[in-house]
Amino acid sequence: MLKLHYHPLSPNSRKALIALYEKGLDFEPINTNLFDPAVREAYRTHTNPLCKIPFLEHDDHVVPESSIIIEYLDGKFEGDSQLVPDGVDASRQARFYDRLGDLYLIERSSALFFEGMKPAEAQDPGLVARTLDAARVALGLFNKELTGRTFLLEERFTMADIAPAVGAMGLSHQGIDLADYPNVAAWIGRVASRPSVQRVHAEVGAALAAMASQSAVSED
Ligand SMILES: N[C@@H](CCC(=O)N[C@@H](CS)C(=O)NCC(=O)O)C(=O)O
Repeated sequence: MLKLHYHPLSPNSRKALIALYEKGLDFEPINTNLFDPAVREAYRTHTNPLCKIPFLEHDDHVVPESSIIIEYLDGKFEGDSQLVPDGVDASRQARFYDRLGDLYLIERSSALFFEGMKPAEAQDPGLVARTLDAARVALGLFNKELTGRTFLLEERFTMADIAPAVGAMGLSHQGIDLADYPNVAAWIGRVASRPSVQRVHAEVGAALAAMASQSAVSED
């Protein structure tokens, strides 16, 4: 049995969810809100001492790290689609795009998100400007890579697309206009129409609505 510890508002969790949905695998979703101190303590003590999500459990195996989870799922289960292309070069390229997506898009989108959560007087405008600049450089690179391509590799959706798309979609909510990167915008349109991604977005919407209604109750 597969179990995924995750949260829809965690971009790295979204990577794992997209992989599970793309492959059509049954799993037990364990919604883990690490902002709740009691949940955090229980999770750290009983599940993952590093206290990070996503985290996959499969029979006797425990698999941390979103990229490794995607590779694990793809290696263990044939499922409905193959996410890591065959061959040393193609699989290396898929990992390369995954790394670029994690390090240069998702990390920057998360940094902007957490900066935006701070009270206005505690925010660092210099950090925001530097992070936006760096994100724009990375998006420019993806825009070039996507010239004449439907997806990043093999003209089909693979692991190569997952982290970059999660990162680019995150940045589009953090002050970046993807229309400035037409190849990226067109590719995101294709990615966003996939049932796996739509399902994840529905979960994000539900989590945001739940958060909003909780904060409305606590403000009453
Ligand atoms: N490199 C890890 C990053 C995992 C990560 O940082 N997850 C965030 C959520 S997106 C988290 O667990 N944050 C909780 C914390 O740091 O306390 C991966 O790709 O899975």
